[in-house]
Amino acid sequence: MGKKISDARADFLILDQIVNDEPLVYLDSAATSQKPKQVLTALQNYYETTNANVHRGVYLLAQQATQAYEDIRQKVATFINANSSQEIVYTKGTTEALNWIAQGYFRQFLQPGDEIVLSYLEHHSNLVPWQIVAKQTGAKLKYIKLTDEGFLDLNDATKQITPKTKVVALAHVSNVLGVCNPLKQLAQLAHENGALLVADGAQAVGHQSVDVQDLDVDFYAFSGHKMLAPTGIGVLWAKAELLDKMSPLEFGGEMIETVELYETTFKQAPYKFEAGTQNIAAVVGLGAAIDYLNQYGVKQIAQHEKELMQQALPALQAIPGITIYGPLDPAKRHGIISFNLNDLHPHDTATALDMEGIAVRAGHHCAQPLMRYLNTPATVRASFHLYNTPQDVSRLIDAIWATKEFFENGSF
Ligand code: 7TS
Repeated sequence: MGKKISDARADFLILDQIVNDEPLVYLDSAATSQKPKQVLTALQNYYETTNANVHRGVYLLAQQATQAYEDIRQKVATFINANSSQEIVYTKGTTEALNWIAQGYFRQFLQPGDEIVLSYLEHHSNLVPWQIVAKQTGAKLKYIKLTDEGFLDLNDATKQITPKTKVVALAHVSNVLGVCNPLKQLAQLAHENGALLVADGAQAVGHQSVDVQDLDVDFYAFSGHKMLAPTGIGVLWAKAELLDKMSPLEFGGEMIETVELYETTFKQAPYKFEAGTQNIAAVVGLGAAIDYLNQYGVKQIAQHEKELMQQALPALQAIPGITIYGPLDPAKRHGIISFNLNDLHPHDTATALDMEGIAVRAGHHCAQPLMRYLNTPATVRASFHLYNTPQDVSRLIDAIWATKEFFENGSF
């Protein structure tokens, strides 16, 4: 704790570059975050000093690699306030974690007539796995509506979640609207109806404090690469008793206890889920990313993103012909803003912004049902992390005005 947010940017060397003759402004952290040099150094040090496979060698390097791998499991557990490191399963990312939850846990328990409750704002990763398991088991999918501001409609939630519901699966923070769902309240509602709550934390972890015990959700999934860590590492957290009942979906080395010719017994969780050689270096990077985030504290990061929203939202609203999706009140908005300009196709807007050095995403953001719900094929999205500055916001706003000028009058 204790470092000032304004110190952060200097650690992200990738941001020091010129794109299309302009200094880069990176506003696509919801797709993937940039990595500080501390994370990159940790990867290099690992490969230069410690690289060995984990959980097998008796020699010193192998013991050190195993120690690092398991210490970081504890670091992750502390970061999200899990009850024990044994509740932390390493995965490739959120997508893999959500697929494992649907197939490894719920597929064995769902029956025809059971209901799976999702919402209209889900990322495809928290939607398609449930469609598949619904088809496999005969369970039915239901969707919670949104309010005009883009929040989950809690009245509708009480109608959709019933004693027939077995699982409620929801994003913690929407990757399009930047709203944060009241998971604690929804978990309580799910539990009152005998259902479990699965949370997709891809856009929350690293941006705000996440306490899985306080939220009292049952499963929580997130990706390292969106929280300053390398790609290829993510986390599936679940309450210990649920992991015990969950089946692994990959089988092979290291997840076994004993193997006979015709039968095999598996290790306890989390090891039964980690078949084969894991992405050990990325785990080391994840540990370094958590250390880095902790230097600032997620509360300070959340506050910083709020301040950027306080600057950006009024300035965006002042642009004629702009449509902003999600709440306009900065206090209700996490660091993600989706918008469209007049009749401009979002890809044209994003290309024009790129000419000004500004990297935003345009498209459906892997949330096609939400796009239909919002009655738009796509949006432009600017998303923020601790390394973004008030100057980045000003550059975005200026570039949007210039884009309007260009498309309306034909010149910058
Ligand atoms: N859930 C949410 C809410 C997400 O935003 C994403 C990725 C995922 C799940 C999947 O994460 P992954 O690490 O397994 O790919 N979201 C985005 C995005 O908004 N733009 O690119 C990826």
